[in-house]
Amino acid sequence: MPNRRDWMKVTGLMTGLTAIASTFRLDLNASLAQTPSASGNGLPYSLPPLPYEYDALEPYIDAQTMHLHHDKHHAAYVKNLNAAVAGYPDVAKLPVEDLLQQLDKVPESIRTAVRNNGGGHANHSFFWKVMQKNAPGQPKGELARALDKNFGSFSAFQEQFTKAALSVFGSGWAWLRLDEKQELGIETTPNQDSPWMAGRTPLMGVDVWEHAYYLKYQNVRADYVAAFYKVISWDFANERFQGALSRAR
Ligand code: MN3
Repeated sequence: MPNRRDWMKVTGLMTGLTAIASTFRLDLNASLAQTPSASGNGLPYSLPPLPYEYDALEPYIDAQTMHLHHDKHHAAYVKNLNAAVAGYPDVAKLPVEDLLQQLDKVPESIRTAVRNNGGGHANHSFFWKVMQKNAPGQPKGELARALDKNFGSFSAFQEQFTKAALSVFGSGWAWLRLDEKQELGIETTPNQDSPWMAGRTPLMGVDVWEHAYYLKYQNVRADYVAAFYKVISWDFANERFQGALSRAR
């Protein structure tokens, strides 16, 4: 019979293997939707690691803000989402973006918690990918042409997007998204609401909650939004744009 110490060794090894396996699954699921099974800790939803170092977006977004934003705020949304869906396996089996599209089917007793914390989890998982180190500054390819066509020019788009981001009263987001007809447009959402909730496809978005910028920019949201353009991953947005269009064709 193995004694207690042997069992602890085995358990420790198994935990290590599970962690490794879950890391690989997370990588395979590197596209947006995190399937609930991607979690290695037995909980349906898990905090994805940042896709770059905490200081990768310096000097535009500082490392301290990234630590706070990812490790505390995003982690709290994940924790609270898991708490909300505990005991609701039919809800917890859905990727979070799907969950947000079907909020009307979520039991009313947990709907607000799922909306806020599922929204926070989806929005932040997306937001980390919307930014990158050594960002190109401007879009290329099909998305660049579509922005020109829809807004007149890239700078006209920027002007409208900035205006939208600055117009959000209190906490929320501004988005570049495709609507139901695959038309490009800008929209804002309050709190942790998102285009997903309306069945639309976000391509790019900026978090204008104060926690996203207050440490570095204090109350000057305009400076933060101006700096955000320096870190936008237009390649990511373009990939999502082309992916959505090819699915629709
Ligand atoms: Mn945030």
